[in-house]
Amino acid sequence: MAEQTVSIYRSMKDLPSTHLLGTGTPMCSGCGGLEALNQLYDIIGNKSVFVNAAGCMTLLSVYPFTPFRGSWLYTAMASAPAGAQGVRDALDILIQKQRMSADEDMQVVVLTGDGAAYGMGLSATSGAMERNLDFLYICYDNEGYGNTGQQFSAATPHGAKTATSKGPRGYPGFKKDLFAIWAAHNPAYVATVEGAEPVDLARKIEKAMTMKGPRLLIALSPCPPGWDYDPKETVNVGKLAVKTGVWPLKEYIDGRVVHTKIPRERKPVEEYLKLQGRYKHLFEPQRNEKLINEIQDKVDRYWDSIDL
Ligand SMILES: Cc1ncc(C[n+]2csc(CCOP(=O)(O)OP(=O)(O)O)c2C)c(N)n1
Ligand code: SF4
Repeated sequence: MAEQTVSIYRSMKDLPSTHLLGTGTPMCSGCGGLEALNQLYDIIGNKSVFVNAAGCMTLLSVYPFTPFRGSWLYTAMASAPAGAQGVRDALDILIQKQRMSADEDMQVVVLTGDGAAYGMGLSATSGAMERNLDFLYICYDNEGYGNTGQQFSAATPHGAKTATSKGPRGYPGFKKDLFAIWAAHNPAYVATVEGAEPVDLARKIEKAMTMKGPRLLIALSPCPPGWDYDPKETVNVGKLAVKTGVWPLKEYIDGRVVHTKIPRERKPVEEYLKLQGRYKHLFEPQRNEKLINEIQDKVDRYWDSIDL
């Protein structure tokens, strides 16, 4: 049973006011992934080793520089959890041989996009959970293969246009439920977060940092070029994902799923969709009522099915 602790983050004024991550990164302006990472890193702290699979965030590190205070390891797309196992083992051996004190131990953090987390790296992730690896997995979910031009991934939502789903109905598949896949492995912790909900995000990473074992935070990450909207709208898009119920904020702990922010009066999904060019074909040249209703129904069914 995880210990119940009181969060030090009760409101915005309790959040860190200075940031650890270096500035001037080559991420796109308005990058929702960077927005989430910036906040998460403040609480993870500098005693951490980041293991990063190929993706947009790889561009944060241009050898020999990174905006991180600690170490950084780059892996192939499918292998970040295997890389994390190697780093964790090395730290444990150094501590065991007294070449490093337990106080100097570091948090091993996997950082990948959804292409790796929901798809290519899922087998290595499942194996790491089976071995009860002590690691924190951060997935910035921009719902496509962003770094290579937003091809669809296993996280792409139904109806969205991508570089490889350009037809009148957009992507015909459905977003995979990574939260449920992780929870089925019975890990220490799983949570969804959103950069535009900083207090909820801070509380979850604070909680995850008190635990050992496999822990995942999935950050829905609005992506201006991939989702086709003005970069200044990133916070608005993120907030609407929560207010429309498209992105439920929740956590899995001790075998239970708890919703941490419930949109009591959910806004119509249309308000979220309309802000993004990847859904433009739903509204122009004429309204695709059927597809808009399909998307709304799926969200409604989700909220109707859970015991709040
Ligand atoms: C096995 C393999 N296939 C393809 C690539 C090319 N590649 C590099 S980054 C990337 C996109 C990764 O997508 P995601 O994990 O969602 O991260 P994002 O780019 O969105 O940050 C791809 C396909 C690769 N590096 N390795
Ligand atoms: S493509 Fe999207 S996820 Fe990648 S850096 Fe740009 S805004 Fe961020």
